[in-house]
Amino acid sequence: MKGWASLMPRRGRSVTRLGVATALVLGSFLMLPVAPASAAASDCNATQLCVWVNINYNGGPGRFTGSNSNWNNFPHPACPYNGTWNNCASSAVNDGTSGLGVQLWETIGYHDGVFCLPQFAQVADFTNRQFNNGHNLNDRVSANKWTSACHD
Ligand SMILES: [Ca+2]
Repeated sequence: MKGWASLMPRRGRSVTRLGVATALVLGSFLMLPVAPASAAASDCNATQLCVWVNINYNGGPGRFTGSNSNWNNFPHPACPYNGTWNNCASSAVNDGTSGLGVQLWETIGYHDGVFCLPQFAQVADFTNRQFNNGHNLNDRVSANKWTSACHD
């Protein structure tokens, strides 16, 4: 009986642990469409500009290989603004191989603010960065242009 009694508190704790573990498993399933387990800056491949819906390279990536004046042309259902990459990106990696940097533009058609992302540069959190007009970069990028004018 003494041995049984000493097991009781331990059993109680393990039930609590099981509850936490179950909650964690359920949580990860619920988050799956938004934050794939593989999300990382290293998901970007050579020649690409990659962007993610969320900070810290979560949700995506969207992959851009040329200059694109209108990100409304690139659907991504997880993007809340209108289901395209327009006004959605919150982190980025320039994995281009041409040696060029890439400009991130605030407005379709390469207008208003611009932000320079040099070759191999990566920005984990757009909320800490601004376009050259002072507007916050987060959820505002609408176009990208590769250029030798953008470098360290
Ligand atoms: Ca975002």
